[in-house]
Amino acid sequence: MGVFEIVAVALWAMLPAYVPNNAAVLAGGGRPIDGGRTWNGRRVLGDGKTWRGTATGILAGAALGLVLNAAEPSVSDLLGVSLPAFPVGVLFALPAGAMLGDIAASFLKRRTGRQRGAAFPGVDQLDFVVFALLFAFLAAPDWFGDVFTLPVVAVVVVVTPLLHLVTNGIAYGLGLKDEPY
Ligand code: CTP
Ligand code: K
Ligand code: MG
Repeated sequence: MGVFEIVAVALWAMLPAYVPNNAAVLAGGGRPIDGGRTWNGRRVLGDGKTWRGTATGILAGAALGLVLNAAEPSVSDLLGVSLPAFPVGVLFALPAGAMLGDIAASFLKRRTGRQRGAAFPGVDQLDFVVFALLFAFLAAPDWFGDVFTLPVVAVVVVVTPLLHLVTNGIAYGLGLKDEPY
């Protein structure tokens, strides 16, 4: 694989894991997952992790995966690379992993005394990547070696934090998000 193909595959394969966080921002609100419960005097997760945001995020990621599957032959043709189609398991594993990673990060933030919305550099940018990759691995081990090769995973780990900062900066600029991270 050439560099262009590695980057194209990395971004394409991670798209169903990228949208859930943004969809959750748009859909958020309603009942928090932790139901307001605390642990050692601090919220378990906080008001920023809701059922509606989580469900919408997962569905948005899976729906995007379906659209990408339909578009795959044309986009592969257009770019002159061989992009993967998403098996059903991966279609759900990527967004579910992304949402769970974000939830796990909030759990960690609360345990370390960080209020809702506080920054946790590094964790904020990579939590969802790590869990999305882990879930994808559990759903389809074959994908590692076929799609998520070492160079592709390396590109994902380097490029995702940059993308995350840019998209969240835009969402903040548009007034959709309270903080630019
Ligand atoms: N959101 C949600 N459910 C999720 C994730 C996000 O409803 N599982 C919505 C919430 O409205 C949240 C917003 O998206 O406030 C932004 O998400 P995020 O930055 O992850 O949450 P924070 O409010 O910053 O809270 P935390 O400090 O726990 O990350
Ligand atoms: K977050
Ligand atoms: Mg936040």
